[in-house]
Amino acid sequence: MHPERSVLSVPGGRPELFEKALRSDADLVFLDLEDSVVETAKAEARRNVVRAVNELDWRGRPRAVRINAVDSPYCYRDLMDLLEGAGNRIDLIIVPKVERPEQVHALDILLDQLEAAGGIGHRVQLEVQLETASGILHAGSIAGACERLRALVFGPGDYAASVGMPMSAIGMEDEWDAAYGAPRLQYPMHQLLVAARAYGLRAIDGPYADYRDNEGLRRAARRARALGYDGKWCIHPAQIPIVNEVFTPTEAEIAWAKEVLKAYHEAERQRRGALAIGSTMIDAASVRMAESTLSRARAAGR
Ligand code: 1VU
Ligand code: MG
Repeated sequence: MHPERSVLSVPGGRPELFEKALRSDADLVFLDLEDSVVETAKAEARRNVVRAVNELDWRGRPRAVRINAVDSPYCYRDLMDLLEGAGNRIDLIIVPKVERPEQVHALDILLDQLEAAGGIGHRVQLEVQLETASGILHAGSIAGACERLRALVFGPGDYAASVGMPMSAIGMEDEWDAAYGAPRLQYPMHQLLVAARAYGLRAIDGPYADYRDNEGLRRAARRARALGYDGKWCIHPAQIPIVNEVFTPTEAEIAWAKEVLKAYHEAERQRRGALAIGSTMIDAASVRMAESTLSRARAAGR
């Protein structure tokens, strides 16, 4: 599957940014119809997005659009216009503020019908954002709700608002993390990760609002990577190289993973399931850890 370390969001109301975004090194680019588009500009943004899905060169990436939330007044028209206007070319729809599995079922049924009616020869995939208390509470049943799903995406800003957590800017630490004594988003991020992995889905972190604060972005990205996340959203092209780097295993990690596999397979030939490299014990679990690192490296083209 196409890698998804960096995911660049581009407001659907700013078509002058589309080509620039598609020429970037972002693994995935999506055109946004939701929060970066004001209500009075939704219809125009839909037209921009349909044209871009049909006409622009996405450079081998899935053609992706974020629609409005299922319980908003815009979702139905977003889907109709996208599938009727660009159904043969749209690959991936990102759905914000998913709160319950029934919402995914409803989208699945509607997409089945739009695909059949339009003679669309492929199944459009879905990524869903969990960014409310209800979304995190129902993470497991949402993750298992339909076969179109390929990733769960955490939304730090909307989540903070939903649970009443004070947060001065989206995805950024502030004095309240110090007051709490730990990074406060660890719980929902872990919930989302476990739900995603239980159903074989990717786990993607949301954005970091300050696009000039490289160190803060790196810290936030490394925290997500440390938990096991596959990638992170970017809101500005300047964030892409940092995010790609953080979510690519380092040379040292790759070398260690290869050493573990080599040593384990040598021990296996001698019918031993546990061995030591230096003073570090290696067994079948270490092999699974090493394979996970190498498969992540392969996905990143290393
Ligand atoms: O150098 P140039 O003039 O050719 O280009 C500018 C700028 O236009 C471009 N750029 C982008 N290109 C593609 N995609 C982007 N997202 C993007 N952002 C900027 O890069 C060059 C430098 O830009 P800048 O430093 O002058 O930045 P601006 O003041 O133009 O823009 C800053 C904002 C934050 C407004 C812009 O980056 C933006 O709109 N980002 C995306 C916002 C978004 O999509 N929000 C919704 C998803 S996040 C969410 O839902 C919250 C959880
Ligand atoms: Mg949001």
